[in-house]
Amino acid sequence: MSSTEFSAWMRQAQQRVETALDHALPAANVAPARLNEATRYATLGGGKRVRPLLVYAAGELARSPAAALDAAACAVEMIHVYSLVHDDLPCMDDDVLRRGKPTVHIEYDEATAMLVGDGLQALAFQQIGTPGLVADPARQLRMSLQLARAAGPRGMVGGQALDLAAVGQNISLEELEFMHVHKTGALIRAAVLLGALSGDASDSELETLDHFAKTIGLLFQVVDDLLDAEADTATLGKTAGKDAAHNKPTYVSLIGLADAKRFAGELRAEATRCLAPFGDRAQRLAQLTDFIVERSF
Ligand code: GRG
Repeated sequence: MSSTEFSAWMRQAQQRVETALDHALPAANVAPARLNEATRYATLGGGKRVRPLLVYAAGELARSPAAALDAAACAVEMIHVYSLVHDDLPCMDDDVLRRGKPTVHIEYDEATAMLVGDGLQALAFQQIGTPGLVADPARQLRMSLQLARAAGPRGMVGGQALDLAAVGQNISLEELEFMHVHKTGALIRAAVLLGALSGDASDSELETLDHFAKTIGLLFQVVDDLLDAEADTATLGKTAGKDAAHNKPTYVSLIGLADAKRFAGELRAEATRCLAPFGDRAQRLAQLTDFIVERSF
């Protein structure tokens, strides 16, 4: 399959989640209008939508119903956007630029940014909590549990706490990996599993997909570290070079550019190996793995 065909699929899926998010978010002209406007400002019209794309790709593999995939795609993106809005706050990463525009607390104010994140987290669970979304209620419950675990202290929030504690510290490669598997990897893992759980993937297929998802979650972060070190702010749409400026341990600072690139290559090969048993059904997941490595922002 050509890269032009994949680009067309990706654009269509990005448009699909944009429309689903537009419908799922409260309108900007209903009360509380400022909060609703800020939530739409944070969520709509930006980002690569990597997590929703993973939901759709895993859903294609598992023959999942369209409505369940849209709900799961919105849910993971809502959690992701909430994390970005809170991460940019002065009490965390203190950033002014996100997705090429002023961060929410700059465009609005800090209290609004807090509430935007809180609201998005609740809305995410509302998306996948709709009764009858998936034929088997037990599977639907597993989707909620998976997302809750990925977002919470055993997942993204725990990883963020480790990230904050690591600033200016000498941490080992194992500690760095543990932090990233939680901070970035957990939600990527949830995206793949929610897509597969909303369809007919068997438990052994879910296990293989879980290993794949853990691998690309780490791969995503290694590439993020490389981009932070090598790309410019205009291309990234967020402040470049921040990791070094903030004295944050990264794959680049711990093992250097060349070894970080080598590690990314190993993870890519491992991810590809995981998909082999699925044959053509995993084509989109394979293409997304390539996209994660080859992206420029
Ligand atoms: C504040 C609870 C809380 C968690 C924050 C994920 C996270 C934890 C913070 C995001 C900050 C960051 C730079 C994380 C590193 C990798 C990452 C998740 C980058 C942003 O994701 P992309 O590249 O962004 O998918 P887009 O804008 O394309 O969606």
